[in-house]
Amino acid sequence: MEQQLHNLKNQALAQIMCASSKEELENMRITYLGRKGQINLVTERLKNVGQEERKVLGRLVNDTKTALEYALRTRQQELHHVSKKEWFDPTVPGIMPQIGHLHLVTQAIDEIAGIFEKIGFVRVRYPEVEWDWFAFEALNMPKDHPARDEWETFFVDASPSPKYGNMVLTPHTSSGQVREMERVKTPPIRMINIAKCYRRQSDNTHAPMFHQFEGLVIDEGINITHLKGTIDYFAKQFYDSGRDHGPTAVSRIRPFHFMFTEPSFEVDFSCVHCEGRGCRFCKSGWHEVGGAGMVHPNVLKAGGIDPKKYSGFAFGWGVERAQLLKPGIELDDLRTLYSTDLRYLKQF
Ligand code: FA5
Repeated sequence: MEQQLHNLKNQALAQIMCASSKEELENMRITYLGRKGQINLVTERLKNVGQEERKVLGRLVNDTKTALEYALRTRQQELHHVSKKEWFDPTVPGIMPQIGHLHLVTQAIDEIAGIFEKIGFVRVRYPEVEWDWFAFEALNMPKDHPARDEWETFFVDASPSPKYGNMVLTPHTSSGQVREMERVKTPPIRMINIAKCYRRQSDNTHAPMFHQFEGLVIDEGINITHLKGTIDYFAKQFYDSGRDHGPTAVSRIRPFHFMFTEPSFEVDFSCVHCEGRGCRFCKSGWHEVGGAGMVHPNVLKAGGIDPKKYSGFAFGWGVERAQLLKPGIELDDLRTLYSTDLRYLKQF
């Protein structure tokens, strides 16, 4: 009888493992474990055997029951899983995952940094949340001076520093000038500071958050020709390199006024779309990209540098404005660069 039970168990397990449907499994459960099933028939016959043998056989019957129940459960789960598996056709063409790329402004920043690093400028970064002192006062703009109005500054609601005044969102990268003088202490200085700036401005050519790149060169004997040479070098590198045809960008400087440079200029680049004839992007044939000038002696003094020994030039230009003048990047509204509608940016 013991042997019979072993054979019954092996046969049942083999059938359960091969069952190919839930119905087949249910039939097997009835056949072996049902009220009138094989296991119960054996249990009935246990009444006719001696007490010792009944003990051994009883244990064997229970083990067999447990093994069959476990096998039925396992096979049921397997069949459930198989029926849920989705049909997969490996010959169907795949869907390409979307591939991102650097933002147009990040591409411009990388290019600008590379252009200036080639001629010995060192890229630096200074705080985005700045003190009034570095943004204005050290730049020869005393408290309450009307020139500050042009920077339409965001003030941070924080307690002012007794030494440096109010906290502001930096309105221009010129705030890095005196910080750089304090860092280097003894010229030569060749800084390129590319950073986010903030102003209360918003129209086709102004965004509340934008980027500027600020150059600062201080050494003995620095004069305007060095400034003009650097502007021309940038124009050639940024607008002409990599193009074997089309108009060449030229630069011009116009007299202007900034409190922190003397003399001061505004810097324009000729429009590469219309070769300076005037079009819907430039109107006049020229685009203003930013300001420049010879560093004011008061600014050198604020940075601890002797204006009798050293002189320098500085410039600060808009990254977005400079980038939008490139051929193929026609854009009527600069704010599109920061819109959540990515259709424009996806082209680059
Ligand atoms: C300045 O910010 C001076 N710090 C530049 C400077 C540096 C002069 C060193 C002399 C020496 P301005 O406010 O003109 O200047 O801004 C310079 C350029 O930043 C602008 O010509 C423009 O290209 C860009 N810019 C200014 N405001 C915005 C804005 N809201 N959105 C986009 N670009 C802007």
